[in-house]
Amino acid sequence: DPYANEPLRSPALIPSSSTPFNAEPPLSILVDNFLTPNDLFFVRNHLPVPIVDPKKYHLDITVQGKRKSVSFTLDDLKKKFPKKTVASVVQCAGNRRSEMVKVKAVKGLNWGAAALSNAEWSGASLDDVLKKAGIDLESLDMEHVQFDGMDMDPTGAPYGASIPMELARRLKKDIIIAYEMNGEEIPRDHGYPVRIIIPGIVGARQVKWLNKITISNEESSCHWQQKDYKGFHASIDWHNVDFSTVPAIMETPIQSAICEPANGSELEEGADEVTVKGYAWSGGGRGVVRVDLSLDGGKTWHSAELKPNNQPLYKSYAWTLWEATLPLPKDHKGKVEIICKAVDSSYNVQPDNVDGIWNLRGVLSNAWYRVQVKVP
Ligand code: MTE
Ligand code: MO
Repeated sequence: DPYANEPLRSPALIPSSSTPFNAEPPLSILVDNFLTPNDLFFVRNHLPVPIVDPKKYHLDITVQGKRKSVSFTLDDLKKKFPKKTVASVVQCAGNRRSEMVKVKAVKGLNWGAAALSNAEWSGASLDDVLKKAGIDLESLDMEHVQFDGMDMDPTGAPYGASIPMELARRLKKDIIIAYEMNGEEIPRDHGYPVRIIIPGIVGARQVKWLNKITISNEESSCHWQQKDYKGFHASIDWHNVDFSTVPAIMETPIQSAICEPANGSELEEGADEVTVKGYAWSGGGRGVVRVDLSLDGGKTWHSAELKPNNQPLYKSYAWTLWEATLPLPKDHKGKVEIICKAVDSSYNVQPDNVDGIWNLRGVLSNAWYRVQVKVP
């Protein structure tokens, strides 16, 4: 049984599949902490969790066409490079997929709105490590940076991903070869002992159990780079999809959700106001400039109060938590729908509903978030 050695997990996590293990925390806990506690951080595994001996661990760095590779041990990564820390969201491309399913079936795990979390990641910067390996991203005339994990499918092929060289150059020192998550060793589920953190980029590229970096003219040939985690319009379905026609998802669009009150919950009897809390986040380092809330289907809007995430607006990799207390409409007839939508620093907005963004893999589901509550 390849799943005989899985790590212990918090019973608070809500699994969407058990082998491989995939789970999200209860939505409401996301707004309790700016940094999601490690044991509650959502988990997205495609394969069994590998067992890695930290003493034998090494990260191999290769340039396509060159015979020699350079290796670093875990100790090297910890001692030979300055320790860099970045607070950054990891969001699965399938976050909120369950809302797309309501329009038409899609293939994928039935994620709610908590297939993302925010943590502080520490390690050596990719740039520093590559430089020590004799590689200068600025001058190297290659197209992609590939990352391979140590988790393997039954044929022995590892999970892998790549990012275009342009992104690697732009993000430079912000890409972290991480060995700590929120100040602790990275837990097994999240990539012990080392994972790559590429801030502002979709979760699928943030390879866990990282043991190989290849600078190449090719993208990663991995299934999840080539045949998955891409977006199409609603008239493309499994009979006519050609995955080679669009690029792999990297930066993701503006996203937000209401974490409190819960959908279907009941407010206090006779309540005349409601306190709403949630998260907002955008890919590409775009900060959140506004979160708008409506209690009348989008006719009128209120502004939520944004909690500072202490990151520059144009280099904002962590999420923005927000809160608002709103007067309930007088004519509510016992129930109210709360809507939220966010705006990022490029003034991108969320679409009002999921119909126009439906896609066969159910990725990038970021329509206005809606919660129904009863007012007894
Ligand atoms: N890395 C490896 N080696 N194997 C994986 O299955 N899953 C990816 C990414 N890195 C994956 C991986 C996907 S799709 C996501 S969304 C994130 O890890 C999830 O990270 P987390 O489990 O730490 O939340
Ligand atoms: Mo993912």
